[in-house]
Amino acid sequence: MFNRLKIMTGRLTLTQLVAGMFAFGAQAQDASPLIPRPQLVTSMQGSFTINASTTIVHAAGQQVALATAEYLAGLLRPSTGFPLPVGTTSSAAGNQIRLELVAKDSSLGTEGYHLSVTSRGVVLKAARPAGLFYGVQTLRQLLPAAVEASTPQSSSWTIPAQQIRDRPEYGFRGAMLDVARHFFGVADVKRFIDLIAAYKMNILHLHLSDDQGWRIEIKSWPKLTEIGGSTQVGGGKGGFYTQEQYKEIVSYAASRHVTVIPEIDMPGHTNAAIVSYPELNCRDTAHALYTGTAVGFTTFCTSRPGTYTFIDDVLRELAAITPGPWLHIGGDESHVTPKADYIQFMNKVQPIVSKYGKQVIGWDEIAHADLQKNTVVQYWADAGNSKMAVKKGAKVIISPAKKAYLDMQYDSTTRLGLHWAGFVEVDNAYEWDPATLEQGIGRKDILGVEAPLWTETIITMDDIEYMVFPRLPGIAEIGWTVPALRDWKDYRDRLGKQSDRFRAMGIDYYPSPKVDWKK
Ligand code: TNX
Repeated sequence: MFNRLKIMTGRLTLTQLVAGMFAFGAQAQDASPLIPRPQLVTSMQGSFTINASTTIVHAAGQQVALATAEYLAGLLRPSTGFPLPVGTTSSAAGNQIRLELVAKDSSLGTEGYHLSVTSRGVVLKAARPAGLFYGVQTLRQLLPAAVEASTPQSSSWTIPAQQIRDRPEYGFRGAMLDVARHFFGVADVKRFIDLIAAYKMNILHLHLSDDQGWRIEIKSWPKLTEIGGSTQVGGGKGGFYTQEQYKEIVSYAASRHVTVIPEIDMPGHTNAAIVSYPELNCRDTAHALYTGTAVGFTTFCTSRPGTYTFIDDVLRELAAITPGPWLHIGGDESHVTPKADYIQFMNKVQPIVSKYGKQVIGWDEIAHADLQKNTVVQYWADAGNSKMAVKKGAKVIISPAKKAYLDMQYDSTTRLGLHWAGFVEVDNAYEWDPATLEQGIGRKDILGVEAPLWTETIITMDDIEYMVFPRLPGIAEIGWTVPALRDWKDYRDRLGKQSDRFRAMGIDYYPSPKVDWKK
C-alpha cells in the first residue's frame, strides 16, 4: 500500500487521494463496475432515473458540446424508447443530463471529465469535448446493460448517485486493424471504431498495405488498387477504400474522438505494390499476386530514384486525406533488404513524411536508421531495437506481441489466430505495465499503448470480435488507468460483469475460463 500511495501522490491532490482510498472500497460493491477503472469514484446516497421526460442539455452558447449531447441521445433513445430531446438551457433544472464545458480545469487535462449523478440529474463537465465524450462512455456503463440494445427494453434506467473524476494515464490509446491480409469494408471499420471508443481508446491504426493487398486508392498510381487490391489471404476478392470512403472512416472516427493512423508498410511487405508496378522491384520481375501468409520475402528497390518518386506520391496523397499528425511507414520484417539499404531507405523516406507535415511512426526495426527528431518507434517484438530508439531520443508506442497482440490465440484450443508469440489469455494480456515492461523504457519514453489485430486468420466481423473481446478492454484500461489502481482480481470481477453488456452490444466474445462471467 505504501508504494501505491507514493505513486498516487505524484498525480493526485491529497483530497483526491483520501477520497480515492474510500472509493477503492466503494467500487468493489458498485453495481456498475467500470472499464477502464476511473481515477476517483465517490459513491453517494440515492440515484437518478432517466424517464420519458428527461432532457439532455448543454450550456447555452456551447455549441461544441452539442455533438456529444446528440451522440448521447442517439445511444439512449433506441433502448429506452424515450424522446430525450436535446437543447440548451441556462438554468439548472431537474431531470436533465447536462453537458458543460468548463473554462479551464488543469486537473482534467484534454480528455478528463467530472461526472456528478444526484437524485436531481446528471451533470457532466470537461475542459474539452473529448472529456465530455469519455464522460458519456462512463455514463453508458453506469446504466443497465440493456441500454446497449437496439430496440426498446423494459428496464428501470437508474444510475446510482456518485461523483467520478477521471482522466487518462496515456494520451495515446490505440488498436490496429490489418485490412491488408483480409479486407474489411467501411461498415465493419465503423463498428470497430465504436467498440474501441466505448472503452475510451482514441487511436485507430489501419494497416493498409501488405504482400497480400493494397487497400487505399492512390490516384496517381491506379493499378495499386486495381491489381494490388484485387485479392487477399486465401484468394478471396479483397477490396480497397476509395479516398472518399477513407475520408468517411476518418470523419466517423473523429466523431468518436478517434484519430486514424494510416500505415503503408515498406520496404518489405510490398508484394501487392510490386505486382501492380514491377519497376518498384530491382529485378523488374512481375511477381504473382500472393494469397499465402509467409512474411519477409519482398522489398522495394531501395537504390532506384523512381521508388522514392512513387513513395512521395503515395505519402502526399495519403497525408492530404489524413488530418491526424502521423503516417506509419511500417519497416518490419524486411528480411530481403540488405541492412545498409534498409537504413538508407528509411533515412530517405522519413523526410518525405515530414515534407507533408506529418510525423513518422515505424515498427521497432526502424530504430536502426537515423531517426528524425520526432519519429516514433512502435515496440512489437525486439526490446533491443526499442531501447536503441529510446537512446536515440525517440518516443515509443508499446505493443508487445506477447501481451498486446490480439491475433495471438488464447490457448491451444482457439480456432482462430496464431501463436508465434505464445498463447495470450485474458490475464496475461492485462497483467503488465508499459512503463516497467522493459528496463530502459520508462514512463517518460512512452507515447502510449496499442493492441494490433493481424488478420491472416480473421475473415469476418465475428472473428474480429472474438479475438478482440475480451482482451481489448484490458489493454484500454492499461492505457487509461494509473498502474496504482490496476489489479487483475479487481479487473477480472469487473470484466465478468460486462458479459451482458457485450451480449447487448451483439459482441461475439471469447468466454475465457479465467473470468467468472455473470450471466
Ligand atoms: C508479425 S507485427 C508481423 C505481421 C504479422 C504478425 C502476425 C509486425 C510488425 N509484423 O506482418 O501479421 O506478425 O502476428
